[in-house]
Amino acid sequence: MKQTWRWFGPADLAKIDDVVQAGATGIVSALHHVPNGVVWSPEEIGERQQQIRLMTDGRPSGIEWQVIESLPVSEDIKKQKGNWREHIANYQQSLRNVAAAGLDVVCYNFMPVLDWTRTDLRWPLPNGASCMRFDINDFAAFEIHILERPGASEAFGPEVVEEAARRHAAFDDAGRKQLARNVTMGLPGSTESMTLEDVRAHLAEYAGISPDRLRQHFVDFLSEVVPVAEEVGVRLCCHPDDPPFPLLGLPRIMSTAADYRYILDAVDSPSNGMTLCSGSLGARPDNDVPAMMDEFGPKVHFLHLRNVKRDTDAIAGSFFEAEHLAGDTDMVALIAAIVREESRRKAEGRADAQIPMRPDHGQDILDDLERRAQPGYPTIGRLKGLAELRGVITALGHREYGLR
Ligand code: DNO
Repeated sequence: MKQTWRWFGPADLAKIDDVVQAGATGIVSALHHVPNGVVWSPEEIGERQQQIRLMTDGRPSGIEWQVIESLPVSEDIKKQKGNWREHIANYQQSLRNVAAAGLDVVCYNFMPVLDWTRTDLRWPLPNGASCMRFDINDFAAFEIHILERPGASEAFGPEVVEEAARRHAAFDDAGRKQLARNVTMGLPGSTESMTLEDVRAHLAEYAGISPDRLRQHFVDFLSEVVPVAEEVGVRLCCHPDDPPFPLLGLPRIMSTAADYRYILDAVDSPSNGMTLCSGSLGARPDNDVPAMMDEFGPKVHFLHLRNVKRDTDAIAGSFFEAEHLAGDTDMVALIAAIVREESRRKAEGRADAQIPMRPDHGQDILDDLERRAQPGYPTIGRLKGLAELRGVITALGHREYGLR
């Protein structure tokens, strides 16, 4: 596995020097300042590559930009409205430009409106650390009582609806505002969250777009961009929905093995692949993540390794982001499946035998608690996650004691 690290650019609280000391050998980044739908220019791509190549004192870092996360798919493309055709042409051009700069793995997602969604961004753990949490009761309190989405109560069971009412009544004004802010935090690359009016306007745009229709829009998009990706040697890899169930009445179509099977078969190409995110997929008890690695292995182009601990076995249930080896996904079994896939690729002579992975998210520990980085992206918490994962990878990949 290639051990990579997500870096948000010069504004990131972690420096490239920190990444080098963490032992990561590649960077995952994006041009977060370029609006969705606009072409990534060769100049902008080159500038980010240069920033990654240098340490603070100007010495070479020895590491390169390896994975793009994300090249975002615009809302217009997802809805097939407005400038969607132009946005697809721009996406194709961006793929050509990143390929010309030597970048060949491009992660994206196809979630309408919201990207990852949590109700608590700094949930206190008994040991004093904090982590992100999704609480279904708080989410229902937001959707039913704060956002006041018509029909929202029908999306939850009666116990959740009752508990949501109790919680909403117990929040003070500041608590309600904080919850709304957490839920609408949206994209990890920006610190902007949407206003409630923005969310309502976005939801209205999706009225009439069923899951099947969204799936068709997704296939239409892939039919246009995958041939270009193939031609220029880029491996696209779709990130799963997070959490992997519908929210706010919006369709979500990349949550399960069946969803991936459909999309990977619909446009069958090595350039149409998967980002296997064990944290997102693992929030559903019916997703067997190591089995998904076995099934989709040849098309897994990028790995997000992290763990969640679920409160219950309900689908659409609460969970928190656990330590990397401690949640409900058997991380050792998952890494074993990855190591097996890498050996197969090596035997086949594939140039991409080593799959890039990153220790996705981390708990806030030690100095992270004061530093308050981008939620989910503390330096020390991620370093701890990477170190734990590296231990398992080293052991399972050991030539005498490991799997090969
Ligand atoms: C969360 C991330 C996701 C991911 C996008 C990919 O921290 O894993 O936001 O970057 O969904 O498009």
